[in-house]
Amino acid sequence: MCMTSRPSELTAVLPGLLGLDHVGIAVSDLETAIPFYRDMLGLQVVHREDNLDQQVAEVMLTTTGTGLTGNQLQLVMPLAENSAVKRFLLRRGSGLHHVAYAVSDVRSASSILRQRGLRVLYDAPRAGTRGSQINFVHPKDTGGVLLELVEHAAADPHSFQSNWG
Ligand code: V0V
Ligand code: CO
Repeated sequence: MCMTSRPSELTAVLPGLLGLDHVGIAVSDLETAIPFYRDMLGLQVVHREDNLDQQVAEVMLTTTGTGLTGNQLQLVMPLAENSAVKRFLLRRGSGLHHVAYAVSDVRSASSILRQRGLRVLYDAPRAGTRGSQINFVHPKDTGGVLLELVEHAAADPHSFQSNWG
């Protein structure tokens, strides 16, 4: 595999791909997980939100306190017994749950990946953190890691600046 592609070449393959956005970790208890990242690494909580559509309580941490996208860890804790994250924890225990990529247009990125034969989970994007719009690609089509696409809200003060260029 060529590891030296420039961002312009990457975006030509998936137009509007801006960079890595966050890594999602499934945890059974946020109040136990947060102190680990805070006290061992010095990460700071920059955002907290309950997402009732996704049935998760979610916390974003970064190294800087600025909440710059691309430098974020997202902890997700299930809010319901029948939620996707609860199933994940029961099956696999806490650990890496998803890797999120920022895109400029989640509808377009989803439709391109669907045309390439990947199982994009939602027909239309759903509500993500801080007013973003999100969609996912099934982990069985990506080599085992659930892939999230995220389009930030235009008004988001952390609105995305490419970290690949
Ligand atoms: C399930 N599998 C995974 C996985 N979840 N593998 C890697 N990473 C994951 N996260 C494996 C599981 O171990 C089984 O493999 C197989 O997939 C089962 O597939 P399935 O029957 O479709 O499994 P379900 O019912 O557990 O559903 C999996 C999917 C579900 C991916 C469809 O988790 C889903 O809808 N996820 C999208 C929503 C989501 O995850 N939301 C939480 C983040 P074996 O054991 O059979 O080999 S919310 C978020 O990130 C937000 C709000 C944000 O960033 O703004
Ligand atoms: Co996420």
